Amino acid sequence: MEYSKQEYLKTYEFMTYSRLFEEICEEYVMKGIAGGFHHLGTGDEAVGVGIFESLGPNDWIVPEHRSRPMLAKYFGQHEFISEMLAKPNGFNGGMAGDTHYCVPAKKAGPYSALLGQSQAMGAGIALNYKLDKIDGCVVIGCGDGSLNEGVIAEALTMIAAWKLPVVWYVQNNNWGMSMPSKKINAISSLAKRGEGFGLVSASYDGNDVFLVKEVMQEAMAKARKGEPQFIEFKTVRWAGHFVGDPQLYRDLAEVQDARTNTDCVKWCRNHLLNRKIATVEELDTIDETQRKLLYDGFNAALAEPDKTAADILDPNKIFAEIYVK
Ligand SMILES: Cc1ncc(C[n+]2csc(CCOP(=O)(O)OP(=O)(O)O)c2C)c(N)n1
Ligand SMILES: [Mg+2]
Repeated sequence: MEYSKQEYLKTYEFMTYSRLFEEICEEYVMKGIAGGFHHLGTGDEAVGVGIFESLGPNDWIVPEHRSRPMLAKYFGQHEFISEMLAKPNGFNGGMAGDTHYCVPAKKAGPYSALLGQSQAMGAGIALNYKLDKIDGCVVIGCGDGSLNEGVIAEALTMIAAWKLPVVWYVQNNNWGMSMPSKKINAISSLAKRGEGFGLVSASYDGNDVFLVKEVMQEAMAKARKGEPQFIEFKTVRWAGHFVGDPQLYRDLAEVQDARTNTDCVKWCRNHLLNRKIATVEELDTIDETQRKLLYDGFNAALAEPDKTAADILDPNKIFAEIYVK
């Protein structure tokens, strides 16, 4: 599919933003400037960017848990970073963090750190879409490790049997914490799992953001008509499971190989340069603008006052902050 120059540049901007978001987060945590427990999506950006860019106004997203930059760029940088850093101006008053956010007004979430729960709730939202005849679909993401959760089998069973308007994607980055995917999955392609539930299923390279967009747009058009789809996107997790994980369980040659040969941000940049869609100067300017936007965003959120113990313990305030926003 061909896009206008403006659309290509917008996708590149989203890609570089997503990479820089995680790099700046890691820098601030490692320097002790920011706290928290952060699961970085470096290396996985093309999947999240391609998916978020495909969302229509009526579509709902329950994304895989390494989609933090996409949530920030798409739904509100300040509110998301503040939520991630437990600040009061976050989407959920800083009470939920990036692992439990819920932004119904923007059709995002809910998320739960208990793997599988968010995805099951996504199936519930899709049932509501079907019953209320809403002209949209629900995009539900999980990782290769999460796909083995029992509740996900229940959700997929219902999605297939009731033909719910869902595109289910699996971000297969080869690892579930310290468990290599191939050690726990006896099948070579996780698309076979979708087939087993009776869903139209396919597997794609998750490093080509334009391929992800094309595949998603087609799948979402079918899902909106009541034909649920299941898609595996293959990537490689570069970072540790969380910031600070030294990855002693893993041969880091895999990461080096991915950084050298399948870096999706570099690929997107080269794609635009080789096809003379953009110049080096134009792309460098985008990089610098996004870097400044993000440093300013992190610094602004960090400058906010922390919640007080009284804020945290006041149940009226918790409910007001979480549910009214
Ligand atoms: C029910 C449940 N079991 C275990 C965990 C601990 N845990 C958090 S992330 C994770 C690995 C998830 O792997 P995957 O789904 O492949 O996602 P990735 O982190 O690779 O993006 C595990 C086991 C959890 N959060 N919830
Ligand atoms: Mg994984």
